Amino acid sequence: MKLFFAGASPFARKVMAVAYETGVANRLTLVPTTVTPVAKDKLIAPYNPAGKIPTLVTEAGEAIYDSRVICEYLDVLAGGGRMFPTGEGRWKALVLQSLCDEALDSCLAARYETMLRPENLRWQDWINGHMGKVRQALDTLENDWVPYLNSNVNIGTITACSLLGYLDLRFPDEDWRSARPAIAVWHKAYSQRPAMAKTVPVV
Ligand SMILES: N[C@@H](CCC(=O)N[C@@H](CS)C(=O)NCC(=O)O)C(=O)O
Repeated sequence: MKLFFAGASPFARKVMAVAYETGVANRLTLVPTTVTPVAKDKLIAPYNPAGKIPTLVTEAGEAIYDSRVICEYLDVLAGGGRMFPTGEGRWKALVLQSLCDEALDSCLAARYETMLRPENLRWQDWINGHMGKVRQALDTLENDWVPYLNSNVNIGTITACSLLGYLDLRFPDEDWRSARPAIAVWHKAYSQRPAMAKTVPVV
C-alpha cells in the first residue's frame, strides 16, 4: 500500500501511529510529499480530489482518505477492534478523535493564514478565532478527558497526542502546558509509547 504523507503532518502521524500499534506499518510504502491549499501535488489528485495528505492507495489500487477512514481501514486490516473500539466504547473514542481533529483543522487554518497568505491580506481575527477554538479544545481535554486519556489507548488518544505534538512543533510559543498540567503529564507519558516515539513530527 502506498501512503502519501509528510513528516510534519499530524493527520499522517495518526495513520502511522495506528499502523505501528496494529502491526501493519511494514505494509506501507511511504511517499513523502508537501502540499498546501495553494500548492497541490499532481500525483495525489487522481486519488483524492481534495489533494490532501494523508491519502492511502490500497494494494488493489483503491484510494482511501481522510485520516479517520485510513486509520479505521488499517485497524480492520489488522483484525479490527484494536484502535477503534466496538460497542458502547466506540463513541467516546470517536468523539475524542473529532475533538482533536477539529482543533487540528483550526491549527492548520491559523497556520496557513500566517505562513501562506500574503502579509497585506492576513486577517488577525481569523487567526484569533481559530486559536480560540484550539484553546477551548485543550481546556475540554484538561477538564473532561484526563481519566479517559489515562486509561485508554485508541484512535482518540492517538489523535490527542498528535494534536499536542503538533502544537509543540508549529506553535512553540503557545504555552499550552502551564494552565493544563494534567494533559501535560499525560502527553509526556503517552509520547513514550513506541507508536508515538517513532512518529514524532519532523519538518
Ligand atoms: N480531514 C483530513 C485533514 C487532512 C489535512 O488537512 N492535511 C493537510 C496536511 S497536515 C493538507 O493536506 N493540507 C493541504 C490542503 O489543505 O490542501 C484528514 O483527517 O486527513
